[in-house]
This record gives sequence, structure tokens and C-alpha cells, in this order.
Amino acid sequence: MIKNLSAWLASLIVFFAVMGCSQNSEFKGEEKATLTLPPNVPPPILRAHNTKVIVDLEIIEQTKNISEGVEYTFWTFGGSVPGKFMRVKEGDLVEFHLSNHPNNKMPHNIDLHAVTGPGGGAASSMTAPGHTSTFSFKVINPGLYVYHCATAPVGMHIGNGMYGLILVEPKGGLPKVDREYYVMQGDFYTKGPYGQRGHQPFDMEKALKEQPDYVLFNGSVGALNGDNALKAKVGERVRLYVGNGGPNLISSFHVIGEIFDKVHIEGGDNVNTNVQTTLIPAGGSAIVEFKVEVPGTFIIVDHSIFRTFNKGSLGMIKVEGEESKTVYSGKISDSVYLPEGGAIQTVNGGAVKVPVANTKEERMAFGKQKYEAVCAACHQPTGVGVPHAFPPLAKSDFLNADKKRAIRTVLHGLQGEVKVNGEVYNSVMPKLDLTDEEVANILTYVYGSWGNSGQSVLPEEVKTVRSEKAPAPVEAH
Ligand code: HEC
Ligand SMILES: [Cu+2]
Repeated sequence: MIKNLSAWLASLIVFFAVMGCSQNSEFKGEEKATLTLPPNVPPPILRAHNTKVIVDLEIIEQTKNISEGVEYTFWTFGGSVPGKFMRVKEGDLVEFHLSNHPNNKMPHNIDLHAVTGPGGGAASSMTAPGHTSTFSFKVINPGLYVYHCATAPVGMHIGNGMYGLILVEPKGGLPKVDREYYVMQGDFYTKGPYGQRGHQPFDMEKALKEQPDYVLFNGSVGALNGDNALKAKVGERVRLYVGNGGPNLISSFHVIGEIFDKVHIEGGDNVNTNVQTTLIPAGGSAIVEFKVEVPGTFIIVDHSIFRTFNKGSLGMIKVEGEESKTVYSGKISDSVYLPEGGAIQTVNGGAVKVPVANTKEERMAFGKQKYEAVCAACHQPTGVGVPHAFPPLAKSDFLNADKKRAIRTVLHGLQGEVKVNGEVYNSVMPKLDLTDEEVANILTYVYGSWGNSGQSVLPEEVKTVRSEKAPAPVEAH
């Protein structure tokens, strides 16, 4: 029996050694990936073999114009929306280094749809500001894939511009074309309506209702207009790598005055020909190709057309060359015209009767449900948190030391340096819209779980803390 076992073990070791060898010979040498800012695309891959491709990508939170005179704080993969374009070859090994700039406020990660593995890399790449995560994956399937941040609240990270494209070229490469460009759509949710000047914060309520103020190509109104228009010459073949980051809308992608000779539907192998408008799902892509036959300005739109003329989804391809019959004419200016002012909708609350907790057991039960819906995404279902990113609530000295401070944290959010069980966190907990009853229930549940102090929190106590003058987020010390 023992002999059998050791023989079995020996053969297992031989098996893995052989596996290891064949794995090494699969990839010849290594190279650093060329990453490009939109609308540029790295050059085609000419090598015939597979290699180890090293990708260095830095996450940068930065305030830029979303439109003329309107500022927005974008969270970006590499300093642009969409993030930098990556190009690899089917069968390559990608060694990914994701850095989160030290000045950033938030933890981030990356989920690449080109990855075969749990979370698409998200779990292996959770990165606190000032840190770098490294992980690797083999690109098994060719195609055009979306990547995005998958840190809670996921919709907010994507809504702030955290997405981009990775192209996995098929083994034989793609047919040669004259021009390649990178275009990605996204929807944005701002406190003020379209065009309202100043710095506009993200609006969670509009995002939940899927009512964006902006629908954009490449992250701002006019990103592909005027001097920034895509360029081509008569007779050239143009290939657009088109993605849709969402977070919510699907795109009816269309170029006015052109017919797509070829469309790689959803970025896959299936090629459709002679297409007018192609549907691109949120978190999906398409590769479209067409030959430009005549000079002029060709308008790129989401054919859900109010988005184009009232929310910004308008780009341009300027084609120069010899005049022939004009197939496209009309007066199209280089700027999008001003909105009529988005309808601001009021919600009539008060109609639904919410049950109120009468006993501690009920408070614990209601609190558990709400905790799992609101807090668990960051602090985790068992309150253990995520290292360097979200502090623990289980046995948290910070939490247990001061009930009023805990209530304030949940009411107003928390930012700045905070020390929990000896570990320093310097991130942002967003302000959450909760009623006194909900805060009391959640905190009673948190205090009553995972080895915490067990004390109750009553709605009246929350009410008292809320009435204090503390409109700014709580400073941790
Ligand atoms: C989007 C992620 C996120 C959500 C959702 C969230 N928090 Fe936090 N929370 C944080 C971060 C990040 C910090 C640390 C902030 C800092 O570094 O200043 C924090 C800090 C805290 C702290 C103080 C530190 C500690 O560990 O004791 C408490 C208490 C807390 N959160 C409770 C909650 C509760 C209760 C909820 C749900 C109502 C909640 N949080 C929802 C991210 C979140
Ligand atoms: Cu993120």
C-alpha cells in the first residue's frame, strides 16, 4: 500500500515536471506591451510565436472636462477614458502589473473579459492606493474584450470611467487595413443636468434609474469632434475597435453615411457583412470595418438618437481625398448643440409603509438584511474587510470604542487616515442614504455579530447624532 502510494507520488511528480517543461516552451522570451491612449491602437503583432507579454497599467483618479466648462472626477486605467488599449496574441501569457497611484483615494482592481478564471482577475488584483498587484493569465480565446474595475460599488467605478479594451489577435492575425482606431461608449451620471457648469459629482440615484446625463464616445463631449476627429483618406480601409463600458446602456452603433463592410459581431469570430447599425451590449464590443469611398465628414452615433443630439454621443471621421459624387451632405457643425435641460424628476416618497423593529431580535434581523445589501460589498459578509482596502468591522477597535463616532461614520461617510486594529487605512467610505431606523438596525447587527461589543443602537440615538452640525464627512482622527 505504502509502496503503491510512493510510486503514485513519483509518477505525479514526473507528470508535473513534464507539464512544467512544455509550459515553458510554450512562450518564447518576453516583451513589454505597447499600450495606447484612445483613439489610438497599438500596431499589429507580427511575431509568429507566443511570448510572455508584460503589461504595466496605472490607475489614476483625475478631474477633467466631461464637456466644455463641466468638470468630472474620472477614475481611469492609465489616465484616459476609456483606459489604455492592450494588444496581445492568442496563446500569449500576460503578466499583469496593476498599480494604484499613491494619490488616489479608492482601492481598485481589474476584471478582464479575456481572462479565463474566477472574477476575470478581479480577486487577484485588488489594489490599495500606493500598491501594485501582479498576476498572470493565458489568453486562450481570440477576440476583442472589455476590461473594467470590479471594486464595490462596481457600478460607480465603471460609471466613473473604469473600462477599456484588450484585443486578442487570432493566431494568424487580422487582415491588414489602412487605419485602426479605438472608440468606446459610456454613460455618465451627474448631479446637475447635461451641460451644467462647474464640478459635477457622480449621481448614484440617476445611475440606479439608468437615466444618464451624458452618453459619450471616449469620455467627453467632443472627444472625437473638430480637431480630434478620426482621419482617413479616400480609398482607405478603416477598422474601428468599438467597446461599450456602460455601466447601463447598450449601444446602437452607427456611422452616418457608411455601411460596415464587415462586423465581427460582439467582438467574436462571427463576421456579418453589409451592416448599417450594430448592437453593442454593455460590457461588450464589436470590430467594424469599412472602406471610405468619398471625402467628407462621417458622423459616429449611438442611433438611440436623443443620446447623440442631447447627451453627447457624437463623433466624427474626416475623410480627405478626391471629390467624387457626394453621398453625404448637409450642415453638420463641429459641436453638439445645447440641451433643452434634462427633466428633473421628483420621487414621491411616503406611500410605502416600512416595518419598524420592535425588539432587539427584529433589529438584528432587519439590520443583517440591510448590512448584506449595503455594507457587505466593501466590508465583506462576515465583516472581515479586505486588506489595505476596506477595514474590518469584526472585532474592530475603532468601531467598538465609540458608538457615536460609528453612527457618524455611517451617516456621513468617512475619509482620511484611520487606524483599525493597528492597520492604517486611507480611503473613502461614501456617504450612504439611510434612515435613522436603518442605521440603528445595521449598527445593532454589526455590534451584535463577529465578536463585537453587543450593544444596541436605537433610532433616537441616530436622530440625535444626525442633528449635530457635522455636514462634512467625518475626519478619522
Ligand atoms: C464602498 C465601500 C464601503 C461601503 C459600502 C461601506 N463602507 Fe464602511 N468603510 C469603507 C472604507 C474605505 C472605510 C475606511 C475609510 C477611511 O480610510 O477613512 C470604512 C470605514 C468604516 C468604519 C470605521 C472603521 C472600522 O472598520 O471600524 C465603520 C464602522 C464602517 N465603515 C461601517 C460601515 C457600515 C456599517 C456600512 C454599511 C452601512 C459601510 N461601512 C459601508 C468602505 C465602505
Ligand atoms: Cu475602481
